[in-house]
Amino acid sequence: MKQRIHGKQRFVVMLTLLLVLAALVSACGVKTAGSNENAGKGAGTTEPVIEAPADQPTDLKGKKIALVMEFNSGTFSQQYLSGVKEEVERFGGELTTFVAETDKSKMASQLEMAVNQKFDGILTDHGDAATLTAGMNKAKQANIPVVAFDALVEIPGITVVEQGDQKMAEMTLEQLAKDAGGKGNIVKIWTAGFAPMERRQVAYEAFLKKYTDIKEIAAFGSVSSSTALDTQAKMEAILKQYPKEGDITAVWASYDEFAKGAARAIQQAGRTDIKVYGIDMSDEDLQMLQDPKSPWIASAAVDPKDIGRIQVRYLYQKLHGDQTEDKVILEPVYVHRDTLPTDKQISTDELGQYVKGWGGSSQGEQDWMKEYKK
Ligand code: SR1
Repeated sequence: MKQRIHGKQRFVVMLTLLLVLAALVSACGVKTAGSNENAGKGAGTTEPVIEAPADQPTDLKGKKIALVMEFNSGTFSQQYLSGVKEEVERFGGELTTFVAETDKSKMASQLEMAVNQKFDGILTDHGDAATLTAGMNKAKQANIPVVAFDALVEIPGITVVEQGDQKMAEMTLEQLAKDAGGKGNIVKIWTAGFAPMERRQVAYEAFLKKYTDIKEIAAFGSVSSSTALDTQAKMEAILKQYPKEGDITAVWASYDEFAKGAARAIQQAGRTDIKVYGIDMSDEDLQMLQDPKSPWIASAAVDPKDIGRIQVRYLYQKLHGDQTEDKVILEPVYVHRDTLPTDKQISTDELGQYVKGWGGSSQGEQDWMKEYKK
């Protein structure tokens, strides 16, 4: 016997079906962007990605992570790299590093290579828009998350981490001006073509406008695989050009490899009248800062290991399917010799005991990351 479903009953059945369907969809957490679950299935896929809800962390262990570096020379880069390694290890990932040895076109090819090799996530270190944009867009199409450090790129969905570069330059330049009594002749060591340098330059220009009695008498700087040595040689030449005490009041070095080279040249020439103000802090830098014979007396910096760790956290946020901001700025601290111990040599791992705000940053940390022990 056929039974007829009347209008009211039909409405109840339809409503029930709709509610069941809605519950199923929300439990699966359908997503189409920011995750890499589809990597390897071809570029530009629009297939929805099914993943665990945000309060139940997906097991992220075993992810293959690529780090593409424009250069890895110098102690800042080495300590940054050890921060990256440490954090990738924490999440149980496998890190492969590509180093372009300051060759921007090599860096562009390495980034494309990392995309073609279907890494689960990509980190970049330095590079510029011309070098990185094509590869980053390709990664985006392939649903491979990317987090950059120190690059002037603005691509929606790509997170870029930077230090408070302008602030670091201001902190050290203000100290220089104070120590010099607002007047004197300075040497600037800086180079164009790197995102952090361009930001530091903004502060430098403002500084020269503010302190009209401070004159730049020489400027140079270039980055290579032997930056500190090259800087030392150039600084030696400048010291010969300005041989008298008082000819040079101070040196502003916008990168620690520059500061090391300048400080060694000044110290070896026995010029005790010239002070060096730098940017960055590594174990080797700290040793020089603590040495009372070294002319390098102050620096502004973010812990390079923290930078690496934080960058990795943002990449894992993306792999987890979290919403991430496109720009992350890291707060620098100011380190002056006067705040450091005089009776023992310390490492950057101990610097936090003397300089508030140094190291151990929890930026980028999420509740769900607690299950991955530090
Ligand atoms: C050549 S760029 C060197 C700088 O990159 C990082 O931002 C470090 O702070 C270093 O000073």
